[in-house]
Amino acid sequence: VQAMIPGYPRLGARRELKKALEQFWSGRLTETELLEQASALRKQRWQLQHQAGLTHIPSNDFSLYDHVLDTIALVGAVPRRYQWNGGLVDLHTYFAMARGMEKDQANAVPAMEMTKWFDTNYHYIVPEFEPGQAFHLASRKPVDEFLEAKALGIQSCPVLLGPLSFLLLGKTTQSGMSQLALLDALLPVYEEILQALAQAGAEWVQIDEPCLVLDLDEATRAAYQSAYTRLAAQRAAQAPSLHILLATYFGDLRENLPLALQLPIDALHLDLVRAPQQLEQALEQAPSSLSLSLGLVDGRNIWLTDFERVLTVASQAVQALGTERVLLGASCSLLHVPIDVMQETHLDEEMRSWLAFARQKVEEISLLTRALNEGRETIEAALQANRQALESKRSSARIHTVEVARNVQAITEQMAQRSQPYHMRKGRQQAGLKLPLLPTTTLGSYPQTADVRAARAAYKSHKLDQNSYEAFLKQGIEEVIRFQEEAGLDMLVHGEVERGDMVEYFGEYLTGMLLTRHGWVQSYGSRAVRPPIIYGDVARPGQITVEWSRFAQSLTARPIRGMLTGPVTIMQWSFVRDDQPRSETCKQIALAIREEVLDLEAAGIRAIQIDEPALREGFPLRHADWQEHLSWAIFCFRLAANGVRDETQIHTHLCYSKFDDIVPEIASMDADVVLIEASRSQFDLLEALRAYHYPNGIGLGIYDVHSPHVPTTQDFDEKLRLVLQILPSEQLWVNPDCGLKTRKWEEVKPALKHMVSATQQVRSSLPLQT
Ligand code: THG
Ligand code: ZN
Repeated sequence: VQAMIPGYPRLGARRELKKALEQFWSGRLTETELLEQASALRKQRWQLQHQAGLTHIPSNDFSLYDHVLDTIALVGAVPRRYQWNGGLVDLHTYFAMARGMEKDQANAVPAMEMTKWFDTNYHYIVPEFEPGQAFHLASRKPVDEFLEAKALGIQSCPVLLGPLSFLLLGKTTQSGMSQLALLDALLPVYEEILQALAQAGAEWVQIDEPCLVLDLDEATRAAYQSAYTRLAAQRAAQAPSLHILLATYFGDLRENLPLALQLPIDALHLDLVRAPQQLEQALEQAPSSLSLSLGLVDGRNIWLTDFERVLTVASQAVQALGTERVLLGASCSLLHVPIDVMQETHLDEEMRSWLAFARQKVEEISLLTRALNEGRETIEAALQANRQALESKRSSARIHTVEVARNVQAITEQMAQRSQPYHMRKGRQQAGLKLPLLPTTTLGSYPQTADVRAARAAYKSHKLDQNSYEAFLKQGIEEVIRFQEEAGLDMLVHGEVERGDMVEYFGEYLTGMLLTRHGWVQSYGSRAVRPPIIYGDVARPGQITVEWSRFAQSLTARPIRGMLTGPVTIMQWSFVRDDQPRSETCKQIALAIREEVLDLEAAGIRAIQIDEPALREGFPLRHADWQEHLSWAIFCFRLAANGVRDETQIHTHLCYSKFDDIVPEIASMDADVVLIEASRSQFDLLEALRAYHYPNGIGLGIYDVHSPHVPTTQDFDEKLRLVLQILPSEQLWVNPDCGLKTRKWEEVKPALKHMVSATQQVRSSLPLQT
C-alpha cells in the first residue's frame, strides 16, 4: 500500500509565498529572489512529506498563483490581449493574466476571469478559448519541478490538470463554440509533456479529472474515452514505463464510475469521504490492471481522522485487490485546509487533539499505511491516542447544549414565513422609509484604510484599549454617514468599519465556533482566509451588531440598513462539524442570526440586509441533489430573515456566481430586495428575472467595484437606461455590485456621486408615477 496525497498547501506555514509575491509585485523583490523563495518552499514541503513517510509525493502541485493558470501557460493558451510572443510563458505574462496589466498610460488590460473551484472557497483563473484556438507546450514547469525534487533525492509524482477538466473548466470566447472540439488540438501537448516527464525519470503522473464527478453529457463521456485511449497508445509507444493515476475528488462518480474504471490508466483515485458508497462498486468492477487510490482522509475538513474507520475500509480494499494495488491518501488536495495545528498555541490541548491540518493529515496517512503494510500492532500507541481523542470529542460538554437542541426542535415552518406576501408588505415598508423611485444605496462595507486595519490589530493585541477603539470606530461610522448624506444616497449603511472578514467577525461572537491564528487557506493568488471552525452547538450569547446600527441611525434622518451575514454563508465559509448533518448546523446558525435580526428591528432599524454571497457555491455539484439541499438551505435563510414585521424591509446580497439559472430559488427566499452582482453576465440575469416575472425589489450592481475604474455620470446613465428597458423602474434599486472594502476612497467618492447624479437624471426623465 502506497501513502499518497493529491496535493499540499502552497502559501507556507507563515504565508511566506504571499509575502514574497506581494513584495515582488511591488518591486521590492527581484524575479530571481521570488523564484528562490518559491523553490525553498517546495523543498520544505517535499522534505516534510518524505520524512513523514509518504511514498507517493506530488510535484507541480505548487503554483505561484493558480494551477489552472499554470495549465494555461503549459499549453500556451494565453489570450491575445496579453501580447505574448509565443515562446515559453514568462513571469510577466503569467502575472499579467492573473492580475491584469498596464499597457500604456490610458490602457489597462484586465485580468482573466476568476471563478470558484468546484464547491470550494478557492478561485481559479478561467481558461479562455477562441475559435481556432491552437496549443503548444509553453512551459517546462512540471519537468523542472520533478527534476528539482529528484535532485533532493525525492522521486515525485507530477500532477497535471487533465485535458478534459481543463477544457470543461474554461469558457469559449464565441457562443456556440464547443470546448470539446479543441481536444484534438490539445492532446498532442499532453503527449509531449508526458513524454518529457518520462524522459526526466517520472514513473507515475497524477492527472486530475475532477470533472468526472459532475453531470456529463454523452459527448463528454465519449471524449474521456477517446482522450485517455489516445494518451495510452502514445505512452505504450513512447513512454512505456510511465504510469497514470487518474484523480477524481469532491464527489461521487455515479454513472461515470464504470467509464472511469475501464479507462486505460493504472490507478484511479476516489474521494471516499464525500462518496464512500462508490468503493463497493469500484472493488467489484476494477479490472485487474487497475489500482485504486482510496481518498479516506478528509482533504476538505480539519477533524482528526477516525483510524478504525479508515482501517476497516482500507482492509476491505486490500483484501479484494492485494496490497500492490492499493494506495491510501487524502480525499483531495490538502490545499483546502490550513497547514499546522501545532501553530495554534492559543488552543487548549484537548481542542488541538480533535484537529488535523495538512501536516497532521500527512502523518495520519503515513501511520495508517504502515498499519496496513506492517500490521496494526506497529501503530498501537497511535491507535490508542486516536481512540481517546475521538471519545473525548464525542462526549465533550463543549459540543452539546441542551438549550440549542431544544430551540432547533421548536423550529416551525411558520417561523420562516413572512406574515404577508410581498405586495402587501411593500406599501407598509414604503410608508416608513419614504424612498424615491430608483432608491440609491451601497452594499455594506466602505474602504478599509490602513489606519482602520492598524487600529483593529492594535486593539486585538491589547495595545489600544476598548474605549479608544470604540471611539475610533464611532468616528469612522460618522464619516461614512456624512459622506453618504453628502453624496445623496437614499438608504445608508454604517460602513462595517468594525469588521475584518465578515465570517470571522460573526465567528468571534457566536458560541460553538473557534477562530485560528494561523489557519490560512488560499482563496486566490496571494490571498487567503481563515475559516472559523464550527465545533459545537452554535448560539448567540448577546447582541453583535445592534449597537453600531443604532449609533449610525442616531446620526441621520435617512434610513440605515442593518448588516448581517446569513447562515448559509457563515457555514459555507467555515469548517463544519462532522458529527451532525450540515442542515442541523445551518439551522442553529439561522436561529442565532434570527435573534440578531429581531434585536435590530426592536432597536428601530427599518431595513436589514442579510448577505448570502456563498449561497450559490454551496449548491451540490450534481443537479439531482439540488432539491434536497435547497429545501434546507433556503429554509435557513428564511428562518433567519422572516421573523420580522411587515414594516421591516429585508435585503439580501448574493455574489461571486452566476444566478440566471436559479431565479426561482432566489424568489423563494422572499427578500424584499435582492442586491445582486450582475456586472459580468448582466443581461442573462436581467432576462432571466424578467422571464420569471421576479416580483420583489432588485438592486442591480451597475458599479463594478472589482475595477479601479471610476465610471462617469454618463456611463451610469447609459447602463441604467439599458436596465430600465428590461425591468420596471418601480422594482429597481441602484447600487454598486458588491461591498467597497477593497476600493480606495479616491475611487469610491466620485464613483458614488456619479451613480447618484445619473439616477437623479434618469428619475426626472421618467413619466410620473401614480
Ligand atoms: N470572506 C470569506 N470567504 C470569501 C470571501 C470573504 N470567499 C470568497 C471571497 N470573499 C474571496 N475573496 C477574498 C478577497 C480578499 C481576501 C481574501 C478573499 C483577502 N485576504 C487577506 C489576505 O490574504 O491578505 C487577509 C484578510 C484578513 O486579514 O482577514 O484580502 O470575504 N471568508
Ligand atoms: Zn458581493
